[in-house]
Amino acid sequence: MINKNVETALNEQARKEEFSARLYLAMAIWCEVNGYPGAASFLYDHADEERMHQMKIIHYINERGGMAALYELAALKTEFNSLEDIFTQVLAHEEFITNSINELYGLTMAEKDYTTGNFLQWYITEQVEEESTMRTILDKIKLVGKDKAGMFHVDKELEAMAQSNAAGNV
Ligand code: OFO
Repeated sequence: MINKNVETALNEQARKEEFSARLYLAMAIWCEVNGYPGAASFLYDHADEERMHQMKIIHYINERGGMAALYELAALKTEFNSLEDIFTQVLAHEEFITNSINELYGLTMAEKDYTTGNFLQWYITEQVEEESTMRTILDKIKLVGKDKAGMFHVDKELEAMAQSNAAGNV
């Protein structure tokens, strides 16, 4: 039977993953209507990944004899200023999520719930990858600045990343 404190904290993490999915969906929509189809594909894909992160937690809680809960989501901002603004927010959000996963892992150790600690290892590794991917994208966007041709290429690269992700290469 899963430890109650850990169950509540996992449900809270599942809420954050659900929020991430919604946030990236809002960003994808903005990109799609503002001339960045590659960034839109990348972010639509990423929204799906976040939903998968949420689902993994839901199934884990239920399998351990707990019960997954759906908590209310915070209101979402749907206006963005630029692609740089979007990926600055994505990176900040991923750093927030990393911190949250680390706190959660700390709780499992304090509660001696080593099984959940083991389950969270996947998330810890995933966050390293997510932060690094988002940081690389943001660096490229900053590098091209206001250069339209450069931005076109960054968008193409994001499209390629989305396709490679869909093919299971990332
Ligand atoms: Fe779920 O990793 Fe991003 O937020």
